Amino acid sequence: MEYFADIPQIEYEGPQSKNSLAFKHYNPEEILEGQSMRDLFRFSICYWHTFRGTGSDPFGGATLQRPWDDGSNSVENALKRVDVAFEFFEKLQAPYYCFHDKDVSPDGDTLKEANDNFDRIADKLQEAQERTGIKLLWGTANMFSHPRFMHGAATSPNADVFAYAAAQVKKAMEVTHRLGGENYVFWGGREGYMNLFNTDMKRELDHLAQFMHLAVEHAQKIGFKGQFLFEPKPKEPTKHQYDFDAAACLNFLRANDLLDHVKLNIETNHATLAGHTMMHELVYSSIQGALGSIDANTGDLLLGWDTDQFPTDIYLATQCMLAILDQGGLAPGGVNFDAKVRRESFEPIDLFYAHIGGMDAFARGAKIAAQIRKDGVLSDFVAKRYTSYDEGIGKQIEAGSLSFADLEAYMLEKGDSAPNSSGRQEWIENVINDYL
Ligand code: XUL
Ligand code: CO
Repeated sequence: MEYFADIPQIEYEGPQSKNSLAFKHYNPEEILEGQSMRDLFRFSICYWHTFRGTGSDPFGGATLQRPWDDGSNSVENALKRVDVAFEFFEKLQAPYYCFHDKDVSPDGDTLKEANDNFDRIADKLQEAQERTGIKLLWGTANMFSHPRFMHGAATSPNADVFAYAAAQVKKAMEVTHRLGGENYVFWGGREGYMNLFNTDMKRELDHLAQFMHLAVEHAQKIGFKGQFLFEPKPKEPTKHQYDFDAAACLNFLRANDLLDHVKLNIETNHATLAGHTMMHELVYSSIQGALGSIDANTGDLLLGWDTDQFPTDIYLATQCMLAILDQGGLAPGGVNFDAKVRRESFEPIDLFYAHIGGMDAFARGAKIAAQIRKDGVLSDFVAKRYTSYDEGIGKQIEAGSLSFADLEAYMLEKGDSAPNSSGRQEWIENVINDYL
């Protein structure tokens, strides 16, 4: 059975093509900075938006036409969705996918029932992976939709909820391991607070740290070697999410001795909700050796919530790729489209246009970033901006060989600092535009 019978295999046709169902820039075989685009991006499709999204929003119900889906929460419907999903991944030449446990598999009235459902679906996912060669970038557990998680999961004041969450993550890690998942993601869900008057923040953060140590211990026990990833987000659904941004996550990990076990999955729309640019979050985590993977999407400046739109902005993609190329790629992470089509884009073909657009935007961004890097325009300018640290007093400062008293003596002798050079922001922005 073919579910997208009208859609051909999506191939690379080059920038001159006028075919909307073809790649104009993403050529999996093309080499950029020594690696193929396939290996550089490791594109992944998310199950939740693409196969479970309905188009509903706080003001209206489902709009999306998904003729294969009977709308029920049955195991049969979930099994059929696996076929649909893998046909979609194959047609798009996407090498990876990722899921929450509850996206792929129906919940149960008891934990046992939910686990049994998950095992049945995992059998089918495994079969589909073996048949197609498509791999699992990461798995995760949905611990925010069910009412039991109203106060959070690991940070819930209800210890039974902590226990349920532990059992759920244990199972999701085991299934991820069985399916060869290369990473395991912890997005904060409802780990945060709505009001500090009723919240013991210290106790909640301690519980979260304890939970993470249990996860590390279980990974070792089952031999799961995948990378753990925190996914920073400042708000939504809670007023203040504990994993606010890269800096807050890294502080939590460092304070709780988890830095060796967890890196970050940086998402564009989360970065902007935190008042940062995506490039800021990427560079900030990368310089600390903690940039593991990205959730590629974009927000809407005027709407201001987590709209999870497909990334089509070449400027944004160029900024992302400058940071990613700078650390040589993302493996074992990848570029996952945590993005959904608008509720007005209700036909299945819109799913293809959306992903093709995102993949092409990243491919173009990468080509531009690689050229900028090859010409050395940014690196040369930035290196020149700091030359005062390459010799003399600056070199001694960086070497750590001078005290405040030494620096005072130096400046008393000199009288005043050397003149500054221009930051040339407008010039450097013009130079980047020349590459677009
Ligand atoms: C929520 C979000 C999640 C994570 C996985 O904003 O981004 O879908 O990516 O739990
Ligand atoms: Co995400």
